[in-house]
Amino acid sequence: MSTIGRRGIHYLHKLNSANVSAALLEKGQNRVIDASLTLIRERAKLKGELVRALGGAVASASLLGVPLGHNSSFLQGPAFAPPRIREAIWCDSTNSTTEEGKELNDPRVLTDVGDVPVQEIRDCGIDDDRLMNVISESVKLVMEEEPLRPLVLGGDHSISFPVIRAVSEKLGGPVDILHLDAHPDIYDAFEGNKYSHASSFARIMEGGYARRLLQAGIRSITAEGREQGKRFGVEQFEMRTFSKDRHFLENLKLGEGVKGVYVSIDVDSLDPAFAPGVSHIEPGGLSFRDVLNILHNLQGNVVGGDVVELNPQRDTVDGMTAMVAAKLVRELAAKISK
Ligand SMILES: [Mn+2]
Repeated sequence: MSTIGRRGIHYLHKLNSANVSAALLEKGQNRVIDASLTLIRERAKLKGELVRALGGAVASASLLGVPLGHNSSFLQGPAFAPPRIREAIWCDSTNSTTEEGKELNDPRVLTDVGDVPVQEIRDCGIDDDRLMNVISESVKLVMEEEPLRPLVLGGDHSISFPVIRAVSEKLGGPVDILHLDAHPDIYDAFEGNKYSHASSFARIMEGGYARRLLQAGIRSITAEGREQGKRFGVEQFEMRTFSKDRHFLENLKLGEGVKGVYVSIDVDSLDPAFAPGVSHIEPGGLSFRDVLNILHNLQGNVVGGDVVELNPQRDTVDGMTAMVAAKLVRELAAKISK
């Protein structure tokens, strides 16, 4: 594990052994959590008031950054992705209109409530059980403010578990999930970590937060990945049969009879030729247009989504993959807002 967010935790371990009372630490940690949630709550409230004052929006995408990288099994770089994606969303090299004509400068299409302060929270010695709860609470605070819907910027893929848990709990039932990824992320506990970015969809299925989990782009899957897929009834579409599955995947209808559709996009679902700035380079993936065709043609009420696993430390010097991730966010925002 790299030193990101670790130094402070080591410091606190030392404090523990120096007989600082657990109650003192916990009280302080709870204040930090409250302060973190307060900033998200107040920003969401302001953005919600703004959208409602403008009127006419049934649903509006709201960015929530979750700069978390420590549940990656390989590299930690996704912790640095949210500011790079935001920068690319508003990059002057392109305009602010989505392909089907939505205007991103209109708050009724897209707002931003900022980041969950993941490193600051971990620096106070707060463990992943509580951190995951903070992420879920933050998502719920966005959803409190009708018509805002969470569009989450990762972060590694471990964040999809607390985000989807929150969406399902807040809406009061399971959703259908469209999950684009080179990997099924459904190991029981990868390398012993139940919160691993390779295990998030096992947690989601165990929790009953999804009715259908439809995975596409898959091309790095082990026997356990297939067994777990069967166990949870996952519809796994592998790249090796994509030419056969293309018509189905480009004409999806999801979310009927449940609370809606959640879209989780791992940037490594794309072929590395389109998106080299990821931790796990896996050749043989989707083209950018394949992903947009799947997304644009998807029929269903999209209640939330995430774009995860951009690793800026592996991106080209001109930030090409950040632009790719940003366009996925832009088009997903257009899909959510109405
Ligand atoms: Mn992946």
